Amino acid sequence: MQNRSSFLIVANRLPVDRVGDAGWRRSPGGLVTAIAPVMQRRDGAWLGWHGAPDERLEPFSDDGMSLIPVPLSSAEVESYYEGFSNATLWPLYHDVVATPIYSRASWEVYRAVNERFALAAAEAAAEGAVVWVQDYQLQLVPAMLRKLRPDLRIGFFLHIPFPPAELFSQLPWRREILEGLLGADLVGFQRPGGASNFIRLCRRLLGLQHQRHEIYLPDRVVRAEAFPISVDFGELDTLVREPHIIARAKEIRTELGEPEFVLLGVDRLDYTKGIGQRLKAFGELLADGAIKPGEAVFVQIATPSRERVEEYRRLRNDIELRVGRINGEQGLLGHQPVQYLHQSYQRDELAALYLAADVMVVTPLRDGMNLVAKEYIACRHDLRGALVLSEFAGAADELRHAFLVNPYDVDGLKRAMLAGMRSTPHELARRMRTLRRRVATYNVDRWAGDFLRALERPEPEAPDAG
Ligand code: ADQ
Repeated sequence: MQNRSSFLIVANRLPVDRVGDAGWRRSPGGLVTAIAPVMQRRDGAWLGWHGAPDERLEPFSDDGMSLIPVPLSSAEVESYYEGFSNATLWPLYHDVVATPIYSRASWEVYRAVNERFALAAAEAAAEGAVVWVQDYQLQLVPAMLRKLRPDLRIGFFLHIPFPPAELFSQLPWRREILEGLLGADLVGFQRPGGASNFIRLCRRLLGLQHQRHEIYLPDRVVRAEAFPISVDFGELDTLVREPHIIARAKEIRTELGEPEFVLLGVDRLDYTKGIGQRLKAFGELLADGAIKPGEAVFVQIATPSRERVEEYRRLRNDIELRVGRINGEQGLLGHQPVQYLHQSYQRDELAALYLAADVMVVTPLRDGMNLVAKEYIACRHDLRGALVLSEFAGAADELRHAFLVNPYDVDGLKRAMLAGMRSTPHELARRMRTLRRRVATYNVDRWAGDFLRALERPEPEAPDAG
């Protein structure tokens, strides 16, 4: 009964990775970057898998955070995480850019693992606690948890897009997912479009009434709204002003052979990120002669990701083949136009890369938000640098002054990259100033604060309830 938390984050992963035998290190990645500061401030607990299958761990503390590990077996990792989460929901929610696999066996495991998370959360939460459930791996948790603990205030945030009815309706378990989410008091999405897709589906598939952001259940009201996630603007802005980062940025350009232009891509190696599309466009610019030999280098950092899922292995081969082909055909002795690094990077090195890059190329085919785009902006206090951004990233709603592109349009992509390289410093500064104003204001604190304030607001009443 003791040590129950009045604020609880429930996520697939704990925000730490094991280093060596003894310790833990805060892990990289969108979700962790966003929530860790809020967690520390509110003195809450974080519940999630610790990353090693077939291992049970006691709750522990790290980096000022209370962590409650939830165990997963190897078979569960395969069916719940690699299977239903990453081979079914992930492609389905990202415009079906890869074909989703609908496996009844994986669904059963997804449900069982969600139940385990709900039980663990019910045990860890104090009376009347605020519980914030994260992302697509845990969409059944809100309803399961509410059943166990009706006293809790439950929020859910989806970090990836929520698809339109035409796509979502493919899912054999579509009702269960909607009902799972409706267990929350507040369901948050990255874009207003995600919230309205969800509300429309609740009407169409469950026959529920709604008005604006509110969905009316027989006994309560659920709100569905957009809360665009962001980055820690202040931290990055301070970091890139440090002499060692500035020096490293210069050094990077030297190591690349002092090209006139450095273009940069930073992504998890994922088929939704449009890495192949941007490389194709860059390769064509070289082949056309629009970029002169030796004039530009494209640095593509691709973090290894989900390497046991078949579709990701195929993607890696495709990308590496494409890189090899461009370098083979367009390279010079001692100069490779594409520098491809299949590695994870430390924060300082990433910041130096952002500072070194003239053109940041972010071209997802579909993306919930895309924090890389916002990180780049936060790092450019010098008002230099151009952001080429896919209109299919959630970030495009806010970052209208980027060079917006349709990543499927290779010619458009080429034009945008060229515009990024050829625009006057005055024009780039004009755009960057506006972009920075937005990211500085709507930073990650604002995101978490807005969500939690909305969650803790008294419940609205249904129109016919008085
Ligand atoms: P992701 O798909 O992981 O996140 P993104 O938003 O770009 O995508 O976040 C990636 C994070 O990982 C960034 O903070 C970036 O700096 C970091 N990163 C990328 N490559 C790295 C590397 N090589 N080394 C170290 N760090 C690296 C999901 C959704 C997004 C949504 C976020 C947050 O898919 O749409 O924006 O969650 O909600």
